[in-house]
Amino acid sequence: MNGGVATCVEENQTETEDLVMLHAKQICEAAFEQDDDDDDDDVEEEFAHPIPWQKIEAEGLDCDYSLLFSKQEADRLFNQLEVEVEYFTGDEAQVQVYGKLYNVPRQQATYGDEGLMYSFSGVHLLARLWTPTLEYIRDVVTNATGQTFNFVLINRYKDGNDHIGEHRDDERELDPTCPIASVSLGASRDFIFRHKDARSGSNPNKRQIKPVKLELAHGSLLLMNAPTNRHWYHSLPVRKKVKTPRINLTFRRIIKTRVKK
Ligand SMILES: O=C(O)CCC(=O)C(=O)O
Repeated sequence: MNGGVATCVEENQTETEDLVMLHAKQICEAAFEQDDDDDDDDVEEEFAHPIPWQKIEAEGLDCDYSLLFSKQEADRLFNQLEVEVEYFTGDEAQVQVYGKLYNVPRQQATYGDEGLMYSFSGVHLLARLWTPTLEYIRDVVTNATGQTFNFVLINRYKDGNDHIGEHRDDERELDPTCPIASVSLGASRDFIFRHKDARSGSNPNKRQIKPVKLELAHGSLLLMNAPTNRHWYHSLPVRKKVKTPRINLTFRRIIKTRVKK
């Protein structure tokens, strides 16, 4: 994840009418059938969270979007995370760009299984152990997706000035078979995918591929499935009108054999 890099050398994000807008409201109301196998299992029942998914597809992009939490529960989780999460400070709140250090324009924290380390943009972030709220959200995501996760990167945006620049989550330590599961709590923010061949710069083979723009709602879950992160960059641009905070959690599976201890 090179979001820190891009935040410092970020291109202006322009909104065009071509952008594909997807709102939580568009999600169909149809409820999924409950899996009969779960009926006897109280623990799974507790987390059972059948949700209607919206498929988002483009060339090399495969995502699923859903509202995972009700407003009431999302409010509760947001407030708990505000108390529980300890964000990085000092050197750990900086990124290196061409050898120079910059402050990250948001707060970051990493949690996960013991000893897990995640490295990007010249920083190596050791995961703190899961808090009860993070464990709860992780288990709801697992129940909704059938995927297990051993790590979460948390980004907190105090308002619309905080942002993350264009980057791909393509680190080698990420299990390529596992989607990245992105849970959003707090202020709704625009989230933009741009195809790698459509980015500006000195690309002689630049192609006209429309960006894909989503509005990530309070309580939503976005699943970025393979090969999305190979072909598409994503960003959360500055939105001056947003005055309230947002917390984003990206649950990931790190391949343990590559983990530095
Ligand atoms: O805050 C977001 O929705 C995006 C976070 C992100 O891009 C990342 O964790 O890689």
